[in-house]
Amino acid sequence: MILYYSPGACSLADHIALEEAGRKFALAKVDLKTHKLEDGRSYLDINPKGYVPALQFDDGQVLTENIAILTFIADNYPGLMAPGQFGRYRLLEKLAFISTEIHKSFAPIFNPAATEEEKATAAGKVRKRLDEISTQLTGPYLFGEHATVADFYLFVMLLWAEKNKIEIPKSLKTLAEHIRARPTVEIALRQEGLA
Ligand SMILES: N[C@@H](CCC(=O)N[C@@H](CS)C(=O)NCC(=O)O)C(=O)O
Repeated sequence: MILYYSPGACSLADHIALEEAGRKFALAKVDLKTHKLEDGRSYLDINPKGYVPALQFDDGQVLTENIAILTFIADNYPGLMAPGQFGRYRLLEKLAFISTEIHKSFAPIFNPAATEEEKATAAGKVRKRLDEISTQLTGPYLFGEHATVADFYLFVMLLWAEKNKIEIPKSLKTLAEHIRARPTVEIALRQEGLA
């Protein structure tokens, strides 16, 4: 299995999840500007959408989109799934919120063409969404005592928020500290050249 990633991008969530699951996988770094892999091949031949993450299986199939990849990992490593009979849907609910309401709200902040006003509006929206999800924790993590793949996705959003000086609610700061302390996270950050 190969995870296509860019350092510190949302693909870090999938990277951490694969480490946590103890899956054997290789990493392939993507230059998002040129769409080239380190060996010179075009990433567009792997994922024509051009963005990360993408997960390539040994039979050549490629799975894209954080929600799909993270759900695949949780399905195959139940320790990272939300608990309870309804857990899979609760997990999808959180992944969708993180993807469409938090992750996508960062877009103007990363867009060099966006005005300061647009960036400030986006930061305010991210802040509001973080406030909302901060009230939904049922323990140190989103689903109580155990981290799920959704916590890893949220962790990456919190790294971005911190980097962009967006205020982070206290419960989410604590969640980020718990996740940062996991040995798998240290490994993933090192492998991406971030620690
Ligand atoms: N809908 C995609 C979005 C992924 C995404 O936004 N990836 C960013 C990095 S965090 C990216 O590769 N951006 C470069 C580009 O869009 O060309 C998903 O959830 O997987």
